[in-house]
Amino acid sequence: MEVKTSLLDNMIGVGDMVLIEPLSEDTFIENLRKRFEHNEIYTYIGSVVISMNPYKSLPIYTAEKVEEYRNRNFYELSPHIYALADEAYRSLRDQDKDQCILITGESGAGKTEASKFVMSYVAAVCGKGQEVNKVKEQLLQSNPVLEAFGNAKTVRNDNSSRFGKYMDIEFDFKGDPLGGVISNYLLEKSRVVKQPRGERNFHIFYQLLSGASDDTLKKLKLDRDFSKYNYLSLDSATVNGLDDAACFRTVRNAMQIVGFMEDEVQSVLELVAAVLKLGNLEFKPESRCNGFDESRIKDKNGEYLKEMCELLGIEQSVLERAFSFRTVEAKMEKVSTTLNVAQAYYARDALAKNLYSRLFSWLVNRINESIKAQTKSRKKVMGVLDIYGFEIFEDNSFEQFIINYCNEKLQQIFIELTLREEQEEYIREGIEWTNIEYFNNAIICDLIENNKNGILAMLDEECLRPGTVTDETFLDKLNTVCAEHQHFESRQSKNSKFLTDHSLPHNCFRIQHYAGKVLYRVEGFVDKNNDLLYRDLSQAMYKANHSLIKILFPEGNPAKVNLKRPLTAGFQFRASVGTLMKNLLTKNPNYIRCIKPNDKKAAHIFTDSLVCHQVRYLGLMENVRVRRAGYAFRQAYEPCLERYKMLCKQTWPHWKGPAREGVEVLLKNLQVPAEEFAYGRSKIFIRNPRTLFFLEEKRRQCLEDLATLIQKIYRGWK
Ligand code: AOV
Ligand code: MG
Repeated sequence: MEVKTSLLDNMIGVGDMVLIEPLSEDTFIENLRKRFEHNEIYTYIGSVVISMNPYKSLPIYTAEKVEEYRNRNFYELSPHIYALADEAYRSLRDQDKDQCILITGESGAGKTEASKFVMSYVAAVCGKGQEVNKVKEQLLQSNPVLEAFGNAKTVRNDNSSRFGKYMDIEFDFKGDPLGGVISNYLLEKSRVVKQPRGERNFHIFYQLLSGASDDTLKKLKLDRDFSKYNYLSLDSATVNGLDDAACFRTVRNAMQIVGFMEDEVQSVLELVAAVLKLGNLEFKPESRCNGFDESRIKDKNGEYLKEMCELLGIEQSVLERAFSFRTVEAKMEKVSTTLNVAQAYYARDALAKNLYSRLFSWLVNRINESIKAQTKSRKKVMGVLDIYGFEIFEDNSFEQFIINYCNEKLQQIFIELTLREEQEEYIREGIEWTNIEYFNNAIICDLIENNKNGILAMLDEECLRPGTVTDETFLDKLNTVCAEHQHFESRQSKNSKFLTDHSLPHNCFRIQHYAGKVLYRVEGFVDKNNDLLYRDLSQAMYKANHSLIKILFPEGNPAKVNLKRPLTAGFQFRASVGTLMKNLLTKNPNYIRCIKPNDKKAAHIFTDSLVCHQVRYLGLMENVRVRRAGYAFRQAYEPCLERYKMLCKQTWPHWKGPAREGVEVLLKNLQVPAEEFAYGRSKIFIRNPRTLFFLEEKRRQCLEDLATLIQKIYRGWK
């Protein structure tokens, strides 16, 4: 069989890993490297797209490229993320199947960029017209707004997503976009008040100070100088290649396109400014006659307090009091206790974190308000998931624990749908099959999320327990429960993923995640999970004469005092991830597996060991093996016959019998070896992609001959 296809060009490596001969980890990685060196950053494993971060801009996302990939089949052109986007969009439009695009990979691997390429491709190929264009523009411009408020520079990535994002793009029956809905998952709000060394706060703070006009800054009573603000770390205030001022203009423009009113933008910026001022409040102890110290705002900070209160329309004395006292309500009785200096700092930071994260959620809701579909009729949906990638830092806390848990869940979906589902399909279709072994991370998910003795449940139990609760008591509980189980259960149990050894520092626990071992420091777990804000502060915010801040703190309404404890952060996250997973499982998944070539954020460097590690934990070798051991392509009999029936006299132009028999006749007629096929109950299975290329090539020739013939006839007529 003579086959011509860009997927088999050996100079630049093989486009589909299924075709590698011989297959080993070495040849797999060598292939990635060869392609990377030729700027071929995309490679397939069947319909899964592997994407290598090039760390430089490549001319492969042009309007011409979009046209090239439009309405073409996966295997016709060289691998590209556009091919996946096109396939997903066409299945949605023509076969009425809701789609989801799942993008995974560690921090800095290129997920967010990939999600934007998918969105812009879909926007370019779907629908036209003034109304439709407005919808598309708004959907696309929601990105810069959310990135400004939800992304930050970390040591792994200069534009790291610090929140999880899932966006449903909705279409009508013709495939024209109607609107969208964004869900956000737990913003890493601790960053507002403190950033690890070498990292920054959220982009918007720097953008505002660098890019706003003098007039705006004056209105907000802000100084351009970052160093004036405690909450902005200094060692990495500017990022190479990042123009904060220009970004600010982009964000302002994007907010306008998305539909923010001028006064809304102003309110948002006032809140951002208020957070900066809040961070500058400092406290000193004042001795009381009862022997206790009571916290007072330092005199030199009076100005910040005043400005902040002016910005937010808060009475200064109310806020001042809220930093010195807290009211505890029990059994219809109100008791006022004093705050010491440490508690006042705690209250200040809790307020800043809550203010910012609630502002972020408000932004998401506000954007949703603008982009929501204006119709109630049935919609087709394409979901795009872009979350924070797996993180292993030197110091890992509650945030990393939550982020990594989310990544475990996504890996679980990949395993369930790609490895397990694939094997089960053979059984369903009645095709002979030998199972391939793979690592299933369900046990790690269970270790974290089990309702009874999962880590999150134990943390909740500890947070709600009366008596003195500290991070240490939580760790003790964890160690005792997990060690007990380990004693009784086999090594394969989930607890074997909870690693106990004597080298562990006393305030840490370690988990064997699918992507590696991570050491978590428990300090702050209880607090971050509780996420408490003193009621006096929420009441002070509610009293503000500022429309936005008022709605951010509804619990501050004294008429609606609720003595029930709010849900913990861990509980809410687990519930929302659970809902997300259920939603994803109802859709047809499309995978983009992002890989990072080096640790230096540098172009041209390909570090074998790093790539190898990612290939291993992403389960890519198993993915290829399952594909190869089985059949690389499959298609229901009807569309298969429809596409290739022109290649055989007996099936062209019409085949009267059942489609399955038509396909049999067709393949016999083309003399394709019998071992290349298996006839399933509803689908034909093709073992080697080369066979498919062969069919495609024949079809192309046939169409060409036909075109020449028509031209001849036409000329003859003339
Ligand atoms: P992430 O989303 O996977 O990390 P990003 O998508 O933010 O990673 O990519 C990190 C950086 O790599 C980007 O800012 C670009 O500079 C570069 N990059 C990624 N993909 C491409 C591409 N296709 N072409 C050119 N440059 C690219 V995280 O959000 O940290 O998990 O949490
Ligand atoms: Mg990202």
